[in-house]
Amino acid sequence: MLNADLLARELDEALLGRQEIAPLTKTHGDFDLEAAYSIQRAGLELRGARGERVVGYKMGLTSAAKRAQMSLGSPIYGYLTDAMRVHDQVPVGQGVHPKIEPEIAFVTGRELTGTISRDEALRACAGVAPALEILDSRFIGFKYFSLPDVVADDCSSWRFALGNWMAPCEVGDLQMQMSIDGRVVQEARSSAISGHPVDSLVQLCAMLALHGRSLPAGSVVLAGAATVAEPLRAGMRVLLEVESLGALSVLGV
Ligand code: OOG
Ligand code: MG
Repeated sequence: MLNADLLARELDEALLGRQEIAPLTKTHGDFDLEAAYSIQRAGLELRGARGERVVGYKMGLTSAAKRAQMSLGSPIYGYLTDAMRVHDQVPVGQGVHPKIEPEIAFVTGRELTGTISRDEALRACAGVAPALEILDSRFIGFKYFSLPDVVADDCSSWRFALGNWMAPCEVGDLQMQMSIDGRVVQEARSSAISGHPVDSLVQLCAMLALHGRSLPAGSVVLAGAATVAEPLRAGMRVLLEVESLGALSVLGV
C-alpha cells in the first residue's frame, strides 16, 4: 500500500532543499492518478502547516502544445497558495529549473459545483486577467515523468503572477504573445487553452466533484498555458500581452 504522506514528504523536502529527485514511480513503483491526487493533497497539508493558504487552482496540460511538450495526455489540476504569488520579480535562484508560460486567470465570484456549462462558469466569474505561470518540477531534468508523477508534484507548480483583473468578457479567441527581452518567443490564440479558456474552469469543477469538492467563491484559477513553457533565468524580462486583457511583465532575479 502506497504511503501518500511519505511520498509527499519526499517531494516537499526536494522543494525546500532545491534537490532534484527521481520520478516517484521509478523509486516507489507505479501508482494511479487517484493515489497521485492523495499525495498532492498530503503535500498541500505540509505547506498548510507552514502557514501557506490555498488561494485557488491551476489547470495543466489543457493545450495541445503543452501535452506534446511534456508527452502527457490529459488535463490535470494542482493547488495555488498565497506563498506562490509573485509580483514583478521572480527569484529564480530559489528554484531548480524554472520555466515560464502564458496563461489566462479567472477569479470566481461564487461557489461552483460539479457539472456546469461554459456560460454558467463565465457568469460565476468576478474577473479575468492575463497571467504568467512559473513552473519548477522537483524531478530530474524536468522531464520523462508520468502523469501520476506530475500530479503528485502539484503539477510542477511553483510561482505565478497575475495582471490586473478586468470584468469578465469574451475570452475565447484572443491573441496572446509572450516576449523575452523584447523578442517574441511564443504566441497563440487563447482558443489553444481547452478550446476555450472558460472550459478549463468547467473541467476543473468536474474533476473536483469527482473528489467530492466544489470550487469556492474567490478562487483564482489558472486555465493552463496556451503555448510551451520557456526556461526562465535571472536577468530575463518576460512580457505577456493578451488582446483586450492587457499585459503583465516579470523579471527573473
Ligand atoms: C505540468 C504542468 C502543466 C500547463 O499550464 O499546462 C501546466 C508541466 O508542464 O510540468 O502548468
Ligand atoms: Mg501552467
